Amino acid sequence: MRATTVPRLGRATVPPAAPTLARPPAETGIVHLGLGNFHRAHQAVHTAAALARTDGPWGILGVAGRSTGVVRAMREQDLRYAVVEISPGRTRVTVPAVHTGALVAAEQPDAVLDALAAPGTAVITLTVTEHGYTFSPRTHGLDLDAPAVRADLRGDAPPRTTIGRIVRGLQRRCRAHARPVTVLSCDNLVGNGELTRRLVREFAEALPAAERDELVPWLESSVAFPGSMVDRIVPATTDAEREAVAAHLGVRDAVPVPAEPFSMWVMEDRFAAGRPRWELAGALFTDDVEPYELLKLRLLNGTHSLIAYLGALDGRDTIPDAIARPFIAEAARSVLHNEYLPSLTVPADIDLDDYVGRLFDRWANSALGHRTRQVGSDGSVKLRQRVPEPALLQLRAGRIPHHLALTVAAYLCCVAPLPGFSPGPHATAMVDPARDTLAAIAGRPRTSSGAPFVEAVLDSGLLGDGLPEYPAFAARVAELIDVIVRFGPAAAAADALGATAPPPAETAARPGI
Ligand code: CS2
Repeated sequence: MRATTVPRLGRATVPPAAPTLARPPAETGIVHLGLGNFHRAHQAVHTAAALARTDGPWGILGVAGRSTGVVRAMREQDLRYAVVEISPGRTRVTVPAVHTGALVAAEQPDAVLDALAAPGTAVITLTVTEHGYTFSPRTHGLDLDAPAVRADLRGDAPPRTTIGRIVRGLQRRCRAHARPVTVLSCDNLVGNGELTRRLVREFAEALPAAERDELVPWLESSVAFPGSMVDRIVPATTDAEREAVAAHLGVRDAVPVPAEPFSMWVMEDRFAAGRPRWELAGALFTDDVEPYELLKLRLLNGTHSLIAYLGALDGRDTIPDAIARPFIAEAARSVLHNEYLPSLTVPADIDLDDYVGRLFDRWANSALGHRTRQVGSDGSVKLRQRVPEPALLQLRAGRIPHHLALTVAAYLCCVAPLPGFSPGPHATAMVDPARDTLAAIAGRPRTSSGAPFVEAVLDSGLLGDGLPEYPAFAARVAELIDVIVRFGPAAAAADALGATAPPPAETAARPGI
C-alpha cells in the first residue's frame, strides 16, 4: 500500500477492531510527564485496557518535555496512535485511544502547571528516564548546583526540570483547592516513589520561607508517592511500524510504538485520590514493591546493559543479534546467576526459572530489533541503579564480581574509549550525559590508562561512593579493559568466565518472602 494513498489515523479512520477504547474518556484524571514510547506502550495501554472493562474519569493528558514531534502528530491524529506488538511470526496492532490531550511543556508551561493543579487530576505519572530526576550522586539528593534547578527555584521563568514542574504545579494546586493527589514514578530507579518524594520535598524546602511553610505540610498530608516496577521492552519507532500499521489497519500513523508482547506493572497501593482499576488490566498491587523492583532492575536491566555493551563492541546492532553470540549469552547467564541473583530476595509469586527463561526469550525477540545503542545510552545514570549494590555485596564477602567488572569495563570502552581505541559505530552512537566528563578523564596524561583511569572514573562518583573503597574492583575493570582493547570483547568475556566460581550456597537467591 503506498503511504500517500492511505488515510491518516484519526477518530474517523480507526478500524472498529483496533481500538482498545472506542473513544477517549470524557474526563482527564491523569497527567503524564514524559510522553515517550515507553509510556505510550505501557501505562497508556494498561489504562486503556482497564477502562475497557470499567468506566472511569481516567483520560490521560500527555506532556512531552521539549520535543514536539509526538505531540504534533498525536494532535493531528485526534490523539490516537497505534501500538505494534511484535514477536517473531506475529504482529498485533491496537489503538489505545486513552489520551485526552497532549502538551509540550517548553511551549505551554502554564497549561502544564494548570493541568497538574486541576481538581480532576488525581494521579501524576512520570516516565522521564533515570536522567530526568536532577539527582546528584554526590549529595544523594536534588542537584542544587544544576543551573536548571537553581533557575526553577528562583521561579522567574517557567520551570524546566521535572521536579521543578511538579513542585510548581503542586504549589498552584495547594493554593487553589488543596485536593490530594498521587505522584507515581514509573522510571527504572531503585525506590522510585521514595526518591521522587524526597526530591520534591527538597525542592520545596529550598523555596523562600513563606512558600516553603505553606507547601511542605500540605505535601506531607496530601500527596502520595507510591513506588512502582514497570517492565516492557519498547524500542524506538522505525518505518517498519509505520508500514505495519498501514498494512494491518489501512491507516497512516506517523508515531506508532513498537513493543514486545510481555508487559508487567507492580505498584504499591497508596493512592491519595483514587486510581484506575489497573488490576483489571493485569497490574499487580503490593505493600512492598522493592523486591520486584530489584529483581527487574538487576536481572533484566543489569544483564541488558552487559549484553548491549559487549554486543556493541562486537559489532552487533541489536540485542537479539548480540544475545545470539554464544559468548554474550554465556556472559549474560553468568552475571545473572552468579552476581545479580545472590543479591535478591525473589518475591514468592515469581517462578524464577520461568522468569529467567522468559528474559532470554525476550532478549532474543529478533523481530523487535531493539538496538544495542538504545540500551547502552545513558549508562552513567543507568548503571548506578544496577551495578554497585550487587558488586559491593560480593566485594564485602571477599569475592571479585568479574562480570559486573566486565559490565563496567565494556561500558567504559564504549563511551570513554582510551586514546587509540575505536569502539565501533554502535558504541559511538550511544548518548551519555557523562561523555564529556569521562572523555576528559581519559584524556588526562595521568589517568589515560589502566587502573588510574578506572580509579579516577570511580572517584568521580559515577557508580556511587562504595566502589572506590575496593581498589581490587578498579584493578579488575582495568584488566578487562585491557583485554577488550587488545583481544576484543569475546576474550574479555572468556577471561571473566574463567575467573568466576559458582556462588556459595548461602548467598544463592532467597526465594519466598
Ligand atoms: C533497558 C530498558 O534501556 C535500557 O536500559 O534495559 O529500557 C528495558 O528495556 C526496560 O526497562 C524493560 O522494561
